[in-house]
Formats: sequence, C-alpha cells, structure tokens
Amino acid sequence: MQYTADFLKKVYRDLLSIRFFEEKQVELYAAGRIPGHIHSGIGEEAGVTGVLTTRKEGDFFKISHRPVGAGVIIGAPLETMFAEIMGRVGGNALGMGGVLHMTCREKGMIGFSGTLGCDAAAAVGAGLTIQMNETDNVSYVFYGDGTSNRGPLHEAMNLAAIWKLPVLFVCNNNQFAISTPSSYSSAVPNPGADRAAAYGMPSKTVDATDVVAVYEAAKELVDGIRAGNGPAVLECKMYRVRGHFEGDQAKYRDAAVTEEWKKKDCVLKMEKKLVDEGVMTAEEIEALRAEVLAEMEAAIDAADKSPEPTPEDLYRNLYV
Ligand SMILES: Cc1ncc(C[n+]2csc(CCOP(=O)(O)OP(=O)(O)O)c2C)c(N)n1
Ligand SMILES: [Mg+2]
Repeated sequence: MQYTADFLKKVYRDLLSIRFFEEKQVELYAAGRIPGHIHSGIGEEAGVTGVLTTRKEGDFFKISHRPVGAGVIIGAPLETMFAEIMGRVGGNALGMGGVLHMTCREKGMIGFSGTLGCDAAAAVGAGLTIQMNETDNVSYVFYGDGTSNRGPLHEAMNLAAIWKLPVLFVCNNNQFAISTPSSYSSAVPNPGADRAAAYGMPSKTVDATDVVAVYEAAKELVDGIRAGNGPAVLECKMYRVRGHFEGDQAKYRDAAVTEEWKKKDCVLKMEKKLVDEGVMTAEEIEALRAEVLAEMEAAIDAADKSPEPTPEDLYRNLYV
C-alpha cells in the first residue's frame, strides 16, 4: 500500500515515543528511582504502535504489564504515567499501583489486572458498552502468549464471539512467559491466532518487527469489527529482548538467538524504510529523536516534582 509522508512520520513518531518511554523506564529503574518493578517492552513497540494506528476517538484499551507504553500514544499524560511508575501522588493511582495499574479513563484506557487474563472480561464489557451505544468503536485487548493459555481469557473470547462484540484481541507473542517458552506452554504454533477458530473469529498473524505490516493486518481486522462483524484476533510475532524483569539474566535461553532478534529491531527497521523511501533524511530522524527524548525528560522532571504519598494517603480511595 502507498502511504503519505505525513502518515509514515506520525507512525514513526508514535513508535519512537514508546521506545524512549521504555528506555527511560529502564534507566530510572537502574538508578533506583522506581519503587517496585518494571517489565521492559523494548523491541515490542511495533506490535503496539501498528495496532493502535487503527484507533479512533471513543475506543477502549485494555493493555497489560508489558505494553504500558501504549498509554503514551493513546494520550495519557506522560507526566502522570511517569509519576505513577515513580511512586508519586501525581500518578493515576497516587503512585500506589505503579506499572501494574496504569489507567487513563478519559482516553479510554480502562486499566488492567495483575492477575493475568482476568481483565479480558472487563474489556469485553467495554465492547458491550460500545454495542449498546451503537457506535463503531472498538475495545482493544492486549495480552501475552503466556496469558493466551488462561481460562478467563477464553471465557471472555467466547462471550465476545456469541454477542458479536466489537473487540480486537491482540496477542503480543514475545515467545516467553517469564522463563517458559511459548513452544512449551502452547500445543499450537500460534497461541493467539490458532485459537480464534474455536470461537468463529477471523484472525491474522503478523511479523511485529515491521510496524507498517502490523498496521495493515490490524486495519483489515478492525475494519471488519467497526462494520459490525464481531470480534477478531491479531497475533503479533515478536521477541522479548530483555529479561522478564530488570535483573533477570535470562539464562534459560540462548543469548545468540536474542542477538539475532536485536538485529531486526522495529525502530531501526522503520528508520531504514523512511530513509530508503525518501520520506525523511538521517538528519530529520536525528532531530525528531532529540525532540521526543526531550519530551520524555521534561515529563520525568515534572513527575519528579510530585511528592511521595504520605502514610495518611494509604487511607484515601478506600471503600471501607
Ligand atoms: C494469573 C497469573 N499467573 C501468573 C502471574 C505471574 N506472571 C506475571 S507476568 C507473567 C508472564 C506472562 O507472560 P505473557 O502473557 O507471555 O506476557 P509477557 O510477560 O511475555 O509480556 C506471569 C506468569 C500473574 N500475574 N497472573
Ligand atoms: Mg510473553
């Protein structure tokens, strides 16, 4: 397909924003500025950006512990996101939820559960809201290859299918659930897409090192969902470049394979495409990188000015 330069630049900017958000998380964590932990999504950004390039006003998003950077392009305030991760009251959950409780209700980010898979039902509920409001919006449900084996996810898929709800299930298959390879935990090669037939849903798999390819695959499915055809599954093939958590030495896998995947980096691939196709020069890319990085740094500085919660804050937001 042919795209305008403006479209490709916007996709690249979004991709870069998530990449720098990811890199900053790692940097802050290494500097001891994040209480709790993070799950780096470095290398997986195209599987989020490409899918979300199909988004529009009024859509709902259920992300999960790794693709938290999605919030950056959905429009959640960067400063609030960093404040939450850094444990400050300026965060969306007063800094008490951290990376596992990132939400932005105004932008349709409905939050997610640390108990993997259970939150798919809430996202299907968001799909029911859309159906009852009779709009052509979509509820996006991001989950991992490990989570693809959880029962609550399948109950949610079944409900979405029988009620023909506008839900896109996005399996970000990064090939690992902590130390367990997907090839061990699933009996089928495509733990997202191969399960769709069981619910009568269309599906696709896509190479998620290529952000434009992800967009095209997602668009085909999303167009069908917005037209009222019911839910679908997109499986993004990717690789978890870093450990499950920071400090995980990943001794359970072959480091040479990891190095091979790094060469297929989605950001480098997009930059090459932009230069090869004459959309941007290397200098323009450098300038944009500096601009996005400055945005991240300004947001971190602002978040840093937000205080830590006090012991009294523990009693806020309690029902009883
Ligand atoms: C129900 C449940 N079981 C186990 C865990 C612990 N846990 C946290 S992340 C994770 C791995 C999930 O793998 P996957 O779904 O592939 O996502 P990824 O971490 O690779 O992005 C596990 C097992 C959990 N949070 N919830
Ligand atoms: Mg995984």
